[in-house]
Amino acid sequence: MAYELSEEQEALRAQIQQMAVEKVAPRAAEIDREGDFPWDMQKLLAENELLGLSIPEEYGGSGASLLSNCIVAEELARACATTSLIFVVQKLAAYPIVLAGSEEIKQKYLPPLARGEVLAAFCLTERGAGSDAAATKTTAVETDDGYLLNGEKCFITNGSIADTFSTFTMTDIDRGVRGISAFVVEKEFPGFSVGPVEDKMGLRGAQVSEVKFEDCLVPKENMLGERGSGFITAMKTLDSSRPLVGAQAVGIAQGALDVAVGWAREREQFGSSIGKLQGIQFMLADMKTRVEAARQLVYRSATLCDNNDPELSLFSAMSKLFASDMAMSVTADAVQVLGGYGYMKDQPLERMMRDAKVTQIYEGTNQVQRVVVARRLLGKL
Ligand code: COS
Repeated sequence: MAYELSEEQEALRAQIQQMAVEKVAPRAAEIDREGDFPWDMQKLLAENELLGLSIPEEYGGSGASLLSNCIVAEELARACATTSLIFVVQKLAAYPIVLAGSEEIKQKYLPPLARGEVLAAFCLTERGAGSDAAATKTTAVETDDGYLLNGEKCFITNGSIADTFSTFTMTDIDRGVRGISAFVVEKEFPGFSVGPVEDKMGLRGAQVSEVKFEDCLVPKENMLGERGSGFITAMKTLDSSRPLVGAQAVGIAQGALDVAVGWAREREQFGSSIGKLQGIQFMLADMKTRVEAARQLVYRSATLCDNNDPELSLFSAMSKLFASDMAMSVTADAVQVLGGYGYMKDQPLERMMRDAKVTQIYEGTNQVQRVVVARRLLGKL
């Protein structure tokens, strides 16, 4: 399926680029160093109506295409991956509500998320259910007053600062993946609590923590979709979010390439700029080619999503896989172009390299993406 960026999308890119250069990039090193959540960046995204970009207009958002969302994620990540993640997670965590929530639930929870007044979190992963998402142990038991949730989710981005939690639980263990049901949970619900914030390699400003449910009472109407439809909702949500992780990876790699090109022009060795050396030229040429190839795959997968194409799962997995592996190697090459300077914390490249790493891991490791691709290729054996 072909795509072309519209004039509106080019204008959106220019707008985000300018905002990223003027307001986001100057904060990136500090956010990484301090490791606190950058509320100023959250406010900036909310003021520019970006936190509701993916939410349908009838619930207060802009209803923009996934392709437009990818452009925003990419341009933010080019300057600061943590800021890009604020944008990406709002879409990820709101999507189960968009996809499966009743009209009342959508009207209740989506408008404040679209306005960026509150943040959301996506609670799927557990200590014993990472790649094997169907192995979820958090239970939801039906009572007269609602569902009682018990269990723990881990590595939850925004866990300690979100208000709205899209949560996946086991309601019917004997039904396997068809026994998983999704709920929207509020932080104020009794029995809900969060653990300490994790100390991470990268994306240092993102607040990642455990989320706990101890006899947490959730109203019946907060179930998202039919009982037992939670796993499919989670998979569909990830299908439509993995292109955004790919876009984030493209942005991080583009940011690293920008720095490496600037350095190759300015840095002098052996009597002239190192950009005149073929060894450096070939590295930069390969980096540029791989960034562009990943960008095309990401935009294509976003277009498939926007058109409800049945190939979405396959392309979504391939785009996230290819773009994140590319970002890891391009950021490492960019460090190499700067040599010893690239290894120092006063240059942004070591941060970009650390930030790139998680794009190979979150929203499904790249090994899981390969499983998805291989299953599509081979069918049932
Ligand atoms: N869209 C719709 N339905 C899907 C689907 C998708 N993308 N993927 C799977 N399903 C359906 C299957 O069709 C199957 O339905 P039937 O029972 O009717 O045949 C059901 O869901 C179970 O699928 P499958 O057998 O493939 O499930 P597995 O337990 O083998 O898990 C993987 C598949 C590994 C792909 C899945 O667990 C996964 O994506 N894991 C990674 C989780 C992840 O990304 N975690 C990060 C959390 S967010 S940071």
